[in-house]
Amino acid sequence: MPREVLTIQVGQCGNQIGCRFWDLVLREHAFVSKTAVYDAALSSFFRNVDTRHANLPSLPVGDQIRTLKARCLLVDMEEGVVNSLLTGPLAELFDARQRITDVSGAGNNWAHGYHVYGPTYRESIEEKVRKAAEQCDSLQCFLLLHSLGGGTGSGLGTYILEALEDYMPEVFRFVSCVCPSRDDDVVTSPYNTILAMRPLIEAAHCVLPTSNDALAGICNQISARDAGEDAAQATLIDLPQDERQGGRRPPRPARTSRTASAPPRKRDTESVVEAAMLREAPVPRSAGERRPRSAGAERPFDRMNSLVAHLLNNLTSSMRFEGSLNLDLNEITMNLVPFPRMHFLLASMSPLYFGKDPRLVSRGFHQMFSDVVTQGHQLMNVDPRGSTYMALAFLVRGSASIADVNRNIGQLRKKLKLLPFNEDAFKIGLCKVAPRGLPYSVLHLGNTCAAHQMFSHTVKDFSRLYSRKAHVHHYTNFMEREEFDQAFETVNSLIKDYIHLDMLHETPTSCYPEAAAHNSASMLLAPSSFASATGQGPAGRFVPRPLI
Ligand SMILES: Nc1nc2c(ncn2[C@@H]2O[C@H](COP(=O)(O)OP(=O)(O)O)[C@@H](O)[C@H]2O)c(=O)[nH]1
Ligand SMILES: [Mg+2]
Repeated sequence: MPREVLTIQVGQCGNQIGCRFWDLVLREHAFVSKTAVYDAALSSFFRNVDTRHANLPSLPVGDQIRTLKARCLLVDMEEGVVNSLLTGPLAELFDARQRITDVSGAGNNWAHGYHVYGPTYRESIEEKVRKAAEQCDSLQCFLLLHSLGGGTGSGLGTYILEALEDYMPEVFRFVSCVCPSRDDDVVTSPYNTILAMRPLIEAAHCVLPTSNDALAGICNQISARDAGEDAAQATLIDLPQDERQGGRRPPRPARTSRTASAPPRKRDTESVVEAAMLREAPVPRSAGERRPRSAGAERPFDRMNSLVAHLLNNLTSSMRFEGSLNLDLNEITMNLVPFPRMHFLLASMSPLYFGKDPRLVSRGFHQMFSDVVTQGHQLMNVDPRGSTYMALAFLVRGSASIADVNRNIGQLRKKLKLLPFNEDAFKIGLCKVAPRGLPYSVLHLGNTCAAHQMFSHTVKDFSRLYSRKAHVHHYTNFMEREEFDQAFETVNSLIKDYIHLDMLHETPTSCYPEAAAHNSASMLLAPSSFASATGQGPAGRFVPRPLI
């Protein structure tokens, strides 16, 4: 019996990703389930309600589907995105009473989101969470969707995470967050990210970070591949010109000289992220097949969000469909997170595609296993080669057998460095239903010590601004300046923990519950050794240096 997940989407990015996710999940379910019955699988993410009554009573599993309502809260301190969800093609899916919006926004300021909007809306958020929880048989976990670079998702999102820890400590808190790209247009994004990291480290059970750099890189890779295919398919497409392009400007000509796997060349004037956001979506490949538009016209970030939606869809598929080895979000957390603060998982997927109807991406089952341990398929720019893995999961969709999966894992494990006391740390999920249009897919989640690379460049960007106290006054309007130092120290000590575990295979003392309270990890290394610990020191080598 699947248990329910309550999704809380916060800020522009969180709501836009949520919108893509719900659209994908609904389409997939409609494709797989040919009956109009509200089944247990649907109940994990949706309520079935009777709209003839104003209070929308829930109908039990086994009834005919009347109206599905997503189990989610829509939170944003600007109204635009939430309004567009509530009036757009998916409007019926959302319960407008489960929205929390304001008008003026958090101005890309974590402190405004956390310290102003947090306390202002706490009661209302708790009330809506309570209501949503009461509508569940057995609430399994909260799933928070947000970005770290802005103000609302970052500040209010992490405030909500901590409030959930106080309010319902027994319910797991799973987070999917988007990290800013290095050339993000929000100048304060390094501050917002580091300030948001502290609650993410302390109050989340498991975090799946994705970065806009990595998402953009993948989008550009897919575009290059599809452009090649389009050129080959052009003569097969028999739709009027403007119908084919959804009435938009024509796609750029295919670069025929490029190979399918080669990344597109970056133009001087265009960042990788801009390129990924601005390029047209691919033209449908066959006659009669139109670009799906149910979630509205394509907007910036849509294709990047589509990748995150695929990630979330694959992550939760075994909660929604049958399979011989089901793996829910709590089991992932339980199996992949041996130490509480080291809960940032590196995700990679194969095959990679946009949209709801995949082009037939010709990846063999074995190729997919090789793909997911390569950087081109990772949703975060981190190089895990040579780093120690604490645990790994492979969530396979399609009719693969456990023997097939084990054979592939057997090959992979020879190349991976594992913790000596945890060498069997492989978790497998097998979901019978493959993504629509594909025979198989593989989602890999790795808890690797290389995770500290996720934060290293943000730490550098943070230090560059903070050393000159640039923009700090915007924050001290709402918080004490010490909060910067505390957040920095928390992130810094986590980085050291990862490096320590990687090098010594010893559990850092901050990972023992009693020591965590004293944050003694920072005592493992002299403060000045941080630069060398991150590989940036003159020696370029990590040398643990006890203080006493
Ligand atoms: N991948 C992705 N990134 C987004 C999206 N919207 C905004 N961002 C990024 O998120 C950060 C700004 O956060 P945003 O969600 O707009 O701010 P908020 O509304 O205050 O939470 C910047 O790094 C943006 O590049 C989105 O829909 N998808
Ligand atoms: Mg906003």
